[in-house]
Amino acid sequence: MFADKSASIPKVCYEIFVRSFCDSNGDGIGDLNGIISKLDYLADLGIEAIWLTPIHPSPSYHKYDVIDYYAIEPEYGTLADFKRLLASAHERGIAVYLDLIINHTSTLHPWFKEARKSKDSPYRQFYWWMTQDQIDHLGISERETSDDSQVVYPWHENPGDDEKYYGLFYKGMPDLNFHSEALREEIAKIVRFWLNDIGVDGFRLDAARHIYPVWDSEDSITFWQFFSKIIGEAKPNAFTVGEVWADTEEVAPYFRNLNATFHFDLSFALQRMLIAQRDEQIIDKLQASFKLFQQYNPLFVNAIMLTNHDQERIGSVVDRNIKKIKLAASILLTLPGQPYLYYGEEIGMLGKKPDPYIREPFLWTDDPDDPQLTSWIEPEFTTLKTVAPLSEQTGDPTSVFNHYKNLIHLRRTEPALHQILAPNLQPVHFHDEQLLGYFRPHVDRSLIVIHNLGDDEREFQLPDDKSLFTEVLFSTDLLHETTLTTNRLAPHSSIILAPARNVGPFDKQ
Ligand SMILES: [Ca+2]
Ligand SMILES: [Ca+2]
Repeated sequence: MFADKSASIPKVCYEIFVRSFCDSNGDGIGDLNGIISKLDYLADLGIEAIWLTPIHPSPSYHKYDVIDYYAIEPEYGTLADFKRLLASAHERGIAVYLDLIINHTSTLHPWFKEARKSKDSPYRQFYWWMTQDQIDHLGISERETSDDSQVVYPWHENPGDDEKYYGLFYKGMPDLNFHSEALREEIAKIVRFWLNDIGVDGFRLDAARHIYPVWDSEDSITFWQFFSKIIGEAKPNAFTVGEVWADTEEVAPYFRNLNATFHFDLSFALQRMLIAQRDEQIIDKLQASFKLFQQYNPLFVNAIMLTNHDQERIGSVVDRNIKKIKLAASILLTLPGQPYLYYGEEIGMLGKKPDPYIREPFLWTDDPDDPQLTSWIEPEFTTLKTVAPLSEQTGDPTSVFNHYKNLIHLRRTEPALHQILAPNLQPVHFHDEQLLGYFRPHVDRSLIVIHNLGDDEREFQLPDDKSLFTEVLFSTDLLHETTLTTNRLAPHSSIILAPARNVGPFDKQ
């Protein structure tokens, strides 16, 4: 059912909120040429795939309401710029995933502009229309809010029309209706255009669980079967990662037709754990998730993240505590799966809602007039007063940036750490909920990872069968350098242990 992509699955990915990343032409708005100028930076950091938030023409700053699926937002550049970005990324071994938003369009998309004019328009069927009577009859004038939408009244007036249209996220974003075969063919064309004519490597699929509304008999899971068939015919090794913002149980069936889905439950568990400074059996829960995902797709890719563009930044979640910012990275980058860093996380950027303030300008240098610095928004949280810019962090071996970089490179070079398919993970219990321990088995070299989640020192005792794990591969505790000499672990510290060399059966005296 799935092409074997194991050799080509990127190990560490990076989400770029395009508007805020890097400006190339002095208008204060991040753009594609700005991203091109930072590909060396991303390659050096160890990134193997980038997910760009939407780059199509759109009336909003975030661009999740598309007007034209075949074009590039003029603020961001041109199709020629995008082709150069793609070629430059590929030269550096970086895959490019587009954000594909097909749950809805903008009200300014030509399909909707036609659809709203007349019931006889061929585009009318591309959207959901009902009279108030029909809506009332079905009892669907209100909806229960979900993690990704607080909208209670999803039916919107079309002036001069006795029918209303359905827009789950907001009235400017009418939902598409995939009962329409003509719409399905349009979507297939769009997918083929980007995969075959342009050459992108895959898609991040927005709002994947909302394709069909809750009252409809069709389910959204089945829709992705249709979608994966298009992908399979157009470019079998293209990668798909779905945004199914729901509990693990609801996410699992989506693996039937998608390579990867984001693990929101893990993201929130990690955040709670960092705040409470206590493990919540996270490794056991992950094992249970893997078992579930496997039932739907033995080659499932668990896409993991601390936070994304819809969540408060991890730096703010942990109250700007640098040690905890590093601890968060140490956990994320030693768990199995495919991690997605949210741009700026690697320099400890901050951000709290509302949304624009979790999407603030990347701080490249200490120059407030740095031409690369985007300025479309006045930042509230990430400023030169609160966050050290990248230029200050690169030469500092103790910086958040170098912490990320070291861990990413370790993840890429240690086979035990970058296992994506058939993730291999076991808990190591220390009978102290302030300690989080896990075992990453691998035929070449297995590893033990231990984190002290709390703010006082803790002692740990390796289980008897792991007593030879005394080589220190990585440590944020200065007590431990190359060999484990004590069983103590400093507050908010992490340590990665490998079996000591030269203690094989033939070396023993
Ligand atoms: Ca610009
Ligand atoms: Ca929908």
